[in-house]
Amino acid sequence: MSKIAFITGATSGFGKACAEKFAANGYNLIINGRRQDRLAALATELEQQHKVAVFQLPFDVRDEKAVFNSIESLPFEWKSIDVLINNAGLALGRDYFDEASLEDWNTMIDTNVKGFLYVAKAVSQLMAIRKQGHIINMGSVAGKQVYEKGNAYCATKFAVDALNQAMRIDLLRHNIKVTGIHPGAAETEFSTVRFKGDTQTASSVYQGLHALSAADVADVIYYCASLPPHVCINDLVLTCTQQADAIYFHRQ
Ligand code: NDP
Ligand code: 8X3
Repeated sequence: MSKIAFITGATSGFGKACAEKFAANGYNLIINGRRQDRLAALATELEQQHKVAVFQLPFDVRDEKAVFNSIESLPFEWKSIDVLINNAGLALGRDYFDEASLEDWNTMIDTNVKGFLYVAKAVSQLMAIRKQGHIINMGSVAGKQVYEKGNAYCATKFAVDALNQAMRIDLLRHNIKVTGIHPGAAETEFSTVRFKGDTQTASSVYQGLHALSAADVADVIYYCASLPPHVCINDLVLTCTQQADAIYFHRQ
């Protein structure tokens, strides 16, 4: 029986690259995101290319009812989730604290903290029944160190870091592994979303850098997921070689 990985935010970036990586290694997948056309295209591509089964589970992670109802309504055989990649998230804006938009803050908190919690809770309940599973939480270097104009986004990723630690403690009795992944700058749609379609500002984030790719991050996540049952990477920070932490870069 193939293993099952459930990936939130699989329509783009890290989530999509994880779907490709895990499918290439024989995992059946549950893929989530709001853009159903992208989920459908990805499912078709992975099913054809890797001969795996892909279950599309579109919902907005901010919608508490939709999260719990969707996961509850999974067919029985799809409830045996081996790996959750709790990845859906976003940054919106990069503004001084006093000038930032409340709407942006609310969306980031609702998605990166509340949505993150809903998905982790629903899936951890399924894993607890089976006394096995691995939850991989997407943090960031922004959850390890605050940078100028990062305010609420950094706070959401600090929350992910705290919840990652909390889950590892509370889920210990169910034999569930919990891993926090904290990437630095990676070229995905992240900055285009953050700067609301301003592609020039978005690309300036990666100027002079050989930044991480989504595939680099997916490779690291797959490595964490493929360790023996008794081995768990608790916390992992990765950056491109030209980035030291959330603040210091050496750009060419
Ligand atoms: P992308 O913008 O490329 O992908 C984000 C994904 O999250 C999309 O699939 C999007 O799907 C999904 N998503 C966003 N909001 C929701 C929602 N409300 N409900 C369901 N899905 C949602 O960015 P990345 O791949 O770079 O980002 C993935 C994660 O990695 C985020 O948590 C981000 O904070 C984190 N991260 C990113 C870094 C980077 O430099 N790129 C570095 C460190 C961490 P859809 O729009 O279809 O719903
Ligand atoms: C994304 C990385 O440095 O843009 O979490 O916050 S950063």
